[in-house]
Amino acid sequence: MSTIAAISTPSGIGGIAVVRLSGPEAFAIASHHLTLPKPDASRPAASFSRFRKDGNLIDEVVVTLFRAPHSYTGDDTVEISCHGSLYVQQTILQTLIDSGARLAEPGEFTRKAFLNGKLNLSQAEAVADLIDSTNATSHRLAISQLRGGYAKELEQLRQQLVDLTALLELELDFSEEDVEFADRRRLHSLASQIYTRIIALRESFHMGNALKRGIPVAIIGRPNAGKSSLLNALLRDNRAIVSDIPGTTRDTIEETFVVKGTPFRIIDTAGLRHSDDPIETLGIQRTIETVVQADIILYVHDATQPFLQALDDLQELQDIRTFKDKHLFIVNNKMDLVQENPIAPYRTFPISAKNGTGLEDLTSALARIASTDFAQAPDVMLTNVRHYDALGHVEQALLHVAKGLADRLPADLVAIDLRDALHHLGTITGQVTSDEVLGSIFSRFCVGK
Ligand SMILES: Nc1nc2c(ncn2[C@@H]2O[C@H](COP(=O)(O)OP(=O)(O)OP(=O)(O)O)[C@@H](O)[C@H]2O)c(=O)[nH]1
Ligand SMILES: [Mg+2]
Repeated sequence: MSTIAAISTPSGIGGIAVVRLSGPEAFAIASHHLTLPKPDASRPAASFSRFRKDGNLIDEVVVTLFRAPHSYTGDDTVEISCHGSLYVQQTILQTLIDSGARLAEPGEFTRKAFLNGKLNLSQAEAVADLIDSTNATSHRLAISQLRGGYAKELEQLRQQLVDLTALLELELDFSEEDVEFADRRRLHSLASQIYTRIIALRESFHMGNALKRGIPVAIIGRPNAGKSSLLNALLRDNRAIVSDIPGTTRDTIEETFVVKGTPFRIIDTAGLRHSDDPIETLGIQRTIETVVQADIILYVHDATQPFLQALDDLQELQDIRTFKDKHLFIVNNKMDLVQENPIAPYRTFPISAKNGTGLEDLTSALARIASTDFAQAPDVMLTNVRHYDALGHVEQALLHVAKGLADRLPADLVAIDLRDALHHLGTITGQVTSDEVLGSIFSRFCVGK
């Protein structure tokens, strides 16, 4: 087992930087260059020290020792907080490597933590989400997965499956004597309890994913209506190209913006119209796909054009299967060019993307949707696609278990499906893993985490 080292703070110059060293030789390697504090058996020990290379002073630092297993990775760990100079950081790192450490791979500290049983796989993924979290909502979801309700829920499900297996095996032990030891009705009701809980978790994925990545909002409308201008105005940034040439936006553009702690993923699209240009046609197909995935549609109408256009488009959009389940906002743009908001059979939001009027009403309406539709968000929510897929397999296996029990199949056959369910649940927490899965998960991390 090697000792790994990396700079754990972001690349660049900061006030301070942290170089981390972890593994069986961590204390020995560090002691060549620093005076170390006396390691405490169960608590981190920190002290002021001087880092030297070949006897030359490199920096005055604070060094913290974490003795195994009471460290993030579970191995002996040294954290050196130095001044944020790039030269100092690099010299300290290089010196540690010259003394026998190896440069850590992306996510390797967390991978060690997983392998040492400090975190399960789902919690390791939560660490990546926590680092990525940019708002109150994605932070709350990551914390729930790291130490909160979600982590507990998975553990409970696993325990229930183990209990069920044990009960069934009891029956297996006695099958020679041809008695059904365990009460099958009880087994069946246990299996369906677990099944119901898994269905509920899987159903929370749509909401969990929306809250983690942002509630999807599609901006659609005719070419030149001002869709890209609206995106830019909401983001207060010139993200999308705006021009008076119809058909400027040909592909979808996606950005996140946060209203009152809730992230929205806002997607600008190509204008809706029939076109002979193959690229524009592709863009329009993308627009339809975006509409299908969105929870909220902002239909942008150019107020200088007859409102009949908008009515035609909205008529056509009804053909999209899930359209009626979505929130539709009709945004009447370019109000700076006209006298009044047209009378329409819909509530409209009069705005000017150009000078910013009316935008506050629109964002408040978005926030209201977040606080109504997403207010009843369950405490425990599924946000990870990998977990969603794995739970799909657990669900299938449990369906077979329940059916097997009801059809009075022999216990050993039912046990196969039960083990299958446990196997797939185990892939979430990492009791069952492959190098491939681990590789793809830990490659999401940066070096130093
Ligand atoms: N006066 C005025 N002009 C606007 C307003 N919003 C957009 N425009 C202008 O309308 C033109 C089209 O704006 P875009 O934002 O590119 O429109 P779009 O809907 O994204 O157009 P496509 O990408 O081509 O479908 C540009 O010349 C904008 O400057 C507005 O509120 N008032
Ligand atoms: Mg555009």
